[in-house]
Amino acid sequence: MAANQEEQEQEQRRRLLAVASRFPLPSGCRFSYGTAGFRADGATMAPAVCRAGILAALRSVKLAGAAVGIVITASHNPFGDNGVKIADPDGGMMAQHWEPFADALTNAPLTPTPSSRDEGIPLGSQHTAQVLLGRDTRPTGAYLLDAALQGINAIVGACAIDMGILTTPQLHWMVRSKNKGVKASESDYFMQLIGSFRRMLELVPKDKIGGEEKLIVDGANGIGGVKLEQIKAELSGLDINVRNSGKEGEGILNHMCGADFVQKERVTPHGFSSEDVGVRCASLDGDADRLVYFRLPSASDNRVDLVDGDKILSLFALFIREQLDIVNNNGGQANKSLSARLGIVQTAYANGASTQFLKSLGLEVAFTPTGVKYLHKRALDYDIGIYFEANGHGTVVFSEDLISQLESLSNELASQAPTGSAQRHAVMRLLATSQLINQAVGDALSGLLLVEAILQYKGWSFQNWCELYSDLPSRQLKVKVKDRSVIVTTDAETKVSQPSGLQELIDKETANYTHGRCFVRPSGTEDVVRVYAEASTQVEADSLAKSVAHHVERILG
Ligand code: 16G
Ligand code: MG
Repeated sequence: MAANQEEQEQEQRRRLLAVASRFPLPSGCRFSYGTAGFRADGATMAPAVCRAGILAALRSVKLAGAAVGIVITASHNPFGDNGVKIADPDGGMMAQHWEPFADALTNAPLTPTPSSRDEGIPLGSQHTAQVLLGRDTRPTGAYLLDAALQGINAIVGACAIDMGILTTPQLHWMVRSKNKGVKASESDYFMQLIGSFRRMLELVPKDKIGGEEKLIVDGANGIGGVKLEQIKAELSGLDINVRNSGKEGEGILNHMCGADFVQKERVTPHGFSSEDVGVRCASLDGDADRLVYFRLPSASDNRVDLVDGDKILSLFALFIREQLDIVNNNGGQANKSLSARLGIVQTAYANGASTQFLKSLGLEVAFTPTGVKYLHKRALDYDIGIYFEANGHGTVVFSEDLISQLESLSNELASQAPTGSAQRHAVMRLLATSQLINQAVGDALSGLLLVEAILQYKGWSFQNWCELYSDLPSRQLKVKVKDRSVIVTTDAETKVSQPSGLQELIDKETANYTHGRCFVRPSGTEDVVRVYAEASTQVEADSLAKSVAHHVERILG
């Protein structure tokens, strides 16, 4: 071994031992990477976040120095919690096959070096690594950022770049942009969002152009409201009023507000009143990667009409399908057409009425387990993949090949009809959509702007959107059990394979209800088993969920 390589290896060992002694693991505590990273009480997270810093730097080393991201957030969870997750160079979630390594490294008592060898990471030789960091507005954010920086700096050759206080999707977008060699700062992100939104509005048919659309946004007292305040003046065509904006005195992060609260409770968030009846409203979660819409139908109670992720997905699917049809039918003229495979990805939580609606449009609908990492990956199988969870996580991904087809078609059509044909406008709308909607991960801000642009394009009110289909009544319950890992699911979590006999009981109960559907799954974020039931009336959905929950309790106790 060359002398300087040996020296570097020694330096590497020294740094890892030093950082491990500064961040000892609390005894009896085990971190698990879970559905979307490590999460716990923020005050206890420094050892895990430091190790996530080491992990991110090693991931970058493994991927030949490509930029990797770290986001410090606990999303929609309470203000005192915090969490950390890693973004891969394409801006997506860290590859799943690294999760066992993440767990092993994070729970390693002294030094993580032995397992890095197993992963074939060339530590100690010449290598580089870069990690971009972002955090949300939580009070433990700054202290956990420091822990992450110390972890990254413990890897020889690693460079950490603090991108500041950001929404989760902004950081994912920056990582992706950096690795694509395009501009990756926050102002570049805003310019892309504002510019593509403007292009979408310029492509609204003249007879549909109305006045400024009024929209109230619940920012969950998180980072999404802060960012929206920064750009709203530049979003002409929209009159945005941000509530729960995160300003001093407005309320507590995610407390009685935000997308998770509105979607689960179906009541008005804090900060809204009877004066808002009838106005279109949107709600973000604490790190702005979830989006739902709602409206207060009356001043007499606080129930809301909810438009969840399924209906956002349906609006996007309808619009994209329509643009593809315009491009390909082109009023009967023989012209160059586009071969684009459009696919929809949902989870078992998608309301059955939404799936039915999408299938009635002739669309292909695929299902994956819960969690963005599964949906996003599946959506990449299509030229245009649209995915959403009912809770409001989702986006639209375009293949590189389709983007270049669209670009050349746009140029070709421009030379034929310089003023722009219906076909060219549709191509331009698809291109603007691919710019507006975050390609790395679901993004409430870009999703919101796409919704607004589509509603203006169609000349639709909130009511028109609601009426796309009627949700089937559903019920979700949680069951506390001794060990939730006893439940093993299959077929995208729609069936239980273990313990044996449970699925038969679920089937038997479900058969008693018209349009009955029910599944159970262990939560990836809480120590509970979740039960979901759907039926043609609320009473039936409640009763189906309850009887299945009883079976789970009895069997798993
Ligand atoms: C995480 C996931 C979310 C999923 C939820 C399920 C990401 C970024 N977040 O919040 O997609 O819906 O977990 O929670 O993937 P559960 O397993 O506790 O039901
Ligand atoms: Mg979130």
